[in-house]
Amino acid sequence: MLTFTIVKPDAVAAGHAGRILADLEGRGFRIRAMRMVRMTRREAEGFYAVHRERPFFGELTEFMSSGPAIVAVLERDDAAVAALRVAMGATNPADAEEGSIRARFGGSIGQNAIHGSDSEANAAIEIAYFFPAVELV
Ligand code: FUP
Repeated sequence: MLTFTIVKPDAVAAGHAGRILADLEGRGFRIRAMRMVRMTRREAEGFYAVHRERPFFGELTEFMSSGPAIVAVLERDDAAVAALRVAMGATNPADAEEGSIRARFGGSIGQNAIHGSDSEANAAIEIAYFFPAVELV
């Protein structure tokens, strides 16, 4: 079972990418595909299109296009989507469970270190946004 993650620009800039990916591997995820990307504003707007009516859309897409991020496809034997959500913790790092990635590395609700797909359907859409199917064979 696959899911999709982004190590966000705040975490990459702070030098936390390696520890975040190691944390995920320690939780049973295998990295199936991975790339560093500097998203354009337009690419970030496309990725977060579901949020375009939300008040934080401008800030979110500005931040996601502010520097390099790491996009990756993760595989896990079971419950990949749910297990990544647990590993990430709550959206606001202040509310995130102790030991979760956002509790450890997130700075604010807007700059919270990691993205993870919230459903299998969205995982498939998000993987396809960044990775051609041939890279996942
Ligand atoms: P999550 O699935 O936990 O990443 O959270 P959401 O899909 O609700 O939000 C996506 C991103 O929008 C968050 F990671 C950060 C940003 N956001 C804000 O900046 N402010 C908010 O109040 C909510 C989300």
